[in-house]
Amino acid sequence: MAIDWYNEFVDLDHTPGPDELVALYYFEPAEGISKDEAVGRIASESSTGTWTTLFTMPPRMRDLQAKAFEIEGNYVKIAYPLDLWEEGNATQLLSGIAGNIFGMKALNRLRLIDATLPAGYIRHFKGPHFGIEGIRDMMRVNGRPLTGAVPKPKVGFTAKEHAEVGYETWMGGFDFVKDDENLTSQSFNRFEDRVREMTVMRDRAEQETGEVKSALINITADTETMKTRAEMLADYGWNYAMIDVVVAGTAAVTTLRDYCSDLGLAIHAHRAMHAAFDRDERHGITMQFLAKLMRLIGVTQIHTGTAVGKLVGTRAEATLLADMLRERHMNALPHMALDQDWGEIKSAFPVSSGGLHPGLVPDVLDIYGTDLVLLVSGGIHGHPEGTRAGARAVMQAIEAWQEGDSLDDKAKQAPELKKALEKWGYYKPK
Ligand code: RUB
Ligand code: CA
Repeated sequence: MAIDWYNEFVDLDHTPGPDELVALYYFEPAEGISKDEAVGRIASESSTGTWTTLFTMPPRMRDLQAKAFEIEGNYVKIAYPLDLWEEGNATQLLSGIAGNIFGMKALNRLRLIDATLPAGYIRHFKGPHFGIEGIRDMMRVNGRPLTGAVPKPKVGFTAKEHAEVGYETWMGGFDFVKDDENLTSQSFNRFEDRVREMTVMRDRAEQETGEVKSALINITADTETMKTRAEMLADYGWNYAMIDVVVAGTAAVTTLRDYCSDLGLAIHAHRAMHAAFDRDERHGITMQFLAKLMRLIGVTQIHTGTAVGKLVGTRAEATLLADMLRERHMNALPHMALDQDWGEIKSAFPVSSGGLHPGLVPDVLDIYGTDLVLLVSGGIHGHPEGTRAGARAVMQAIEAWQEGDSLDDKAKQAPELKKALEKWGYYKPK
């Protein structure tokens, strides 16, 4: 008598229909497990199966079984009937395609690379409230990347000091002042105090420059507290809220997406902790799948790396992430990405950040182009003449790139850029 029925979850003749959700995995079977057995287990555990044959199995339930339908080396594609997935519940999708399967003894390694979300799934999600165009209108910035900086050191400033650094950042030409991922509402810098102080300084900077100035203020906490904080931001005339989306989780982000949208707030998504599951190339979940989920749920922008800065991430990954967030249609790349049609879902901005300074700006813009949020923090506050000059140097580096000029040439009539290049040159931090 057969003990298990994993083989029923493998069908190499299956061609997925337009209503099936297809996931792409990289897998390494444990010793003694064949590839067919391994992929059958992935399809089974992520859909309807269990480890043993059952006494009761109504025939209609076969229609809910996932099917591993294509094995290429260590890559497998699995098709899931749409009825497996609750409408509008991205959290539940993760419990299936990124759930128990990561802990199966039959696999040494498993990586969820991507999933094609069919139109019938996507239509239950709202996506970003604003989209790239909407943000550009709101910020009145066209033809160049949006720019921002985190006051550094990243935590420790009082609310007033923080806002003063913010003012210098705005006056140097930047659009955003950003909180860092671990600044929320500590004793030395309470959220409410920071919002009040920042509002005063924003109003001053807007008056003095005639430009729109904004901030990505971190509301991360339990969901109810996030709602209260989002309300305060809206009351003080802010147009963004920032959330550490990985630590907060998809459920909280989904709740806040609607809440912020009603308040007219865009969501800036910091991705702190992503590397816990995306860094090992043979295990975990890719950053691009996280980015895809976040666009689906409806963040306006999410960190996607620099390729040249202080944190992990390659140029190829940054390009893929940018396409994933900005394009209406994504074409499959073998073993890296699946087709995706976004339908009515709006675009989102990639955010490049981490170890940047003026000398690296052209490299980043070569990768991303102008539809980007560019965050340079240490690389402005460490400028020999201070934050304002540092921000100017970054804006000059952007201008140089747009004009097709080298930074060295531009520096001849851009003193702040000249000083920045004297300090950092084209240094790539480790
Ligand atoms: C940036 C910084 C951010 C990183 C996170 O500071 O610390 O938290 O953007 O990384 P600095 P990522 O500009 O001084 O390095 O954007 O890759 O998620
Ligand atoms: Ca940081």
